[in-house]
Amino acid sequence: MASSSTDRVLRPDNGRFDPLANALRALAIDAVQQANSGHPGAPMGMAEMALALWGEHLRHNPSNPAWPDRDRFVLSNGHASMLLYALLHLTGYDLPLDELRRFRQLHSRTPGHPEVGLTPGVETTTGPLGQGLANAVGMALAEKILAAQFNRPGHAIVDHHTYVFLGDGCLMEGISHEACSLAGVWGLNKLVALYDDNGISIDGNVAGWFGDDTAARFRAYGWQVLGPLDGHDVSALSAAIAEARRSTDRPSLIICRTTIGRGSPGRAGTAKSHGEPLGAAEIAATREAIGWSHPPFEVPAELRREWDAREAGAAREGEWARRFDAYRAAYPELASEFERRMAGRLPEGFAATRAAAVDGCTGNAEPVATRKASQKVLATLAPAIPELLGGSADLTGSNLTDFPGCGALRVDAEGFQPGRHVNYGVREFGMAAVMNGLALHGGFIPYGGTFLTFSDYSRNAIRMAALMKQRVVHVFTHDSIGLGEDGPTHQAVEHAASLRLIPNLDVWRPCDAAETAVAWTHALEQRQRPTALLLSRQNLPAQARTTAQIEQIARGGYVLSDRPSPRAVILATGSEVALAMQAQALLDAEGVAARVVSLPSSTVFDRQDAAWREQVLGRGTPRIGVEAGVTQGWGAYGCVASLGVDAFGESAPGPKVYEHFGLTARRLADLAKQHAAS
Ligand SMILES: Cc1ncc(C[n+]2csc(CCOP(=O)(O)OP(=O)(O)O)c2C)c(N)n1
Repeated sequence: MASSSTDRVLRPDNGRFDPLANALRALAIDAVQQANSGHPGAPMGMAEMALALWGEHLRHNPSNPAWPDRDRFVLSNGHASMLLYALLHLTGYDLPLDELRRFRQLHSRTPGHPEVGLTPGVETTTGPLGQGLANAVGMALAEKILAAQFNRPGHAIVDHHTYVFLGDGCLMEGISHEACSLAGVWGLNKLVALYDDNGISIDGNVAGWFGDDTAARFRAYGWQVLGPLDGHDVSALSAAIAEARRSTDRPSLIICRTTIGRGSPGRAGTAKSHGEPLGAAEIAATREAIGWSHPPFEVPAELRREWDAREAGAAREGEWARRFDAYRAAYPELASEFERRMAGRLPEGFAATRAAAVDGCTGNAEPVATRKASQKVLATLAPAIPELLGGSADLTGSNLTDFPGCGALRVDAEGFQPGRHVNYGVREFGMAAVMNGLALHGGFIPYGGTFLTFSDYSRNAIRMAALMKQRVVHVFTHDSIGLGEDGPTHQAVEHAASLRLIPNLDVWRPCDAAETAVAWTHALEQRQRPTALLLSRQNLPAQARTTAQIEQIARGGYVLSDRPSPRAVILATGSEVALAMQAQALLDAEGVAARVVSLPSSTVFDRQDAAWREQVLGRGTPRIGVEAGVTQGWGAYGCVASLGVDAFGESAPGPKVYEHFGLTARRLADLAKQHAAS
């Protein structure tokens, strides 16, 4: 539990500063000092926790950070990054001392907060507190499902733990509730969380704003809680980790009472140690107090030898590789399927699956809601792509994220039932961050649904997926005022525009089933980015297209309907493409030739070459944009006018709301006429 000020006393060290822990402390202090920026307090306070875990339990191979069956380690309190960098450096990852000296400098591999893909051994990007913990839940879930799918009697090829360090901040964040509640329900017994219970956050002693009984809270989630124990007692910590590893049915939380900034005579136990360099004088005093006489960045060879985990790691991986060979001999197809999934490669027959999904959506002229089209596409894609793991934040029947035979993930009397669809409950942010963990672990392409208006709840996790280059698909249905009666709380108006602002996120707003099918397959092909699919609640008419046009959908924007020498170009997305087509017909009757451009994904369109963009948008012809949302973005496409919704919506039947906001074919045609070239 968060400690009260009375029991939070500056702990005397009893003269017991383990030199191995001190090596971490010293590197952290020195790097923060050199950078003149960073967070020394948490690394100093968690040094023994790190020693107990990395020194005695973590199964990893520094020479191969991609070993599929390695334990995963997440530093959820990412501001303690120097602790992780010191561990990676000392255990033998490709992170030389020079990189530690360049902590927080441009193009170093030691950025301010850990970034996956940049530093070998970093499993996820952390910094936004609480999300690392949720990522860890996703990783542990991935392990559990993969083990159920691939392990065979006598062949446990998926068998690793997920460890996560977290602090008070992670537990104060609401997402910790969402994710840890799920971890309890799912019985993620191989998830071990070590809580750095130091009673301090930036504003000081947390007693004034964090009085939770954390142990009771986690027991209530169905976790095993160990401690509180002395977070500086390496053997007690190690024993607790060993006990946690023996859990067969529950995740474990180990509460470690620590002193922030431990070892610094002037700063230990204070918020001042949290986020600023100690300064030369205090560093000297600290070196003295902890018995560390070595110059900055120097670690004696004998300590380096003790920390070095390369030999043990290679032996462990070698032992696993032999087991995997035996597995391959017994189950050759499963073995190569496992390798394919962990490598993130789509199945061999993906091109055919893609064609089937698109073909299935092009023959039918019936109007259909794009959320419904999405479900139809999933029914074709999912059986052929076993790594697709669906889910919804308690809106399965609305998001239509399930598919025939998917089965729900459950833990019941029979044990763990993997299933291909996860009921995340009403936890949009938790769902998004857990999906990031699933993707980061490898073996899955997670997708999850909610209403578009609630994408704000998930937003930072979507942003993190984009930053981390993870293939995660968000199915956001009920995408505009078109949803009708639920009213402005549920009618997304600014969300499409605001999602498009996130770098490296693809945003699709398809106008019919064919565009929906292409959007889905395009999303699966993006190994380095997440995708948001914005889908309608209401039916939308199917548009007629040539084969060439169907292929052009994947370019994000294309000419859907042209006229010779058009005098205006109407750009439309999603449900407003039909409106644009109606306006074009009205204009035809009035002798004004207009081109209709469908722009299902401006983010994809923006990546096309200039020639394509010009071919689609035309040159010198006035452009008018239409989308049932804020109009701000149309300037980027050189629109001279636009039709949209620059206010919150209204509660009424969808067509009435469209009329109320003037989103009609007549108004669009008039606008085009007004601006048409003469
Ligand atoms: C979501 C989020 N909000 C705010 C911050 C800024 N921040 C970084 S560390 C911190 C305090 C965290 O306290 P604690 O977890 O106890 O860390 P310690 O002081 O023990 O290092 C805050 C508010 C953040 N990184 N993420």
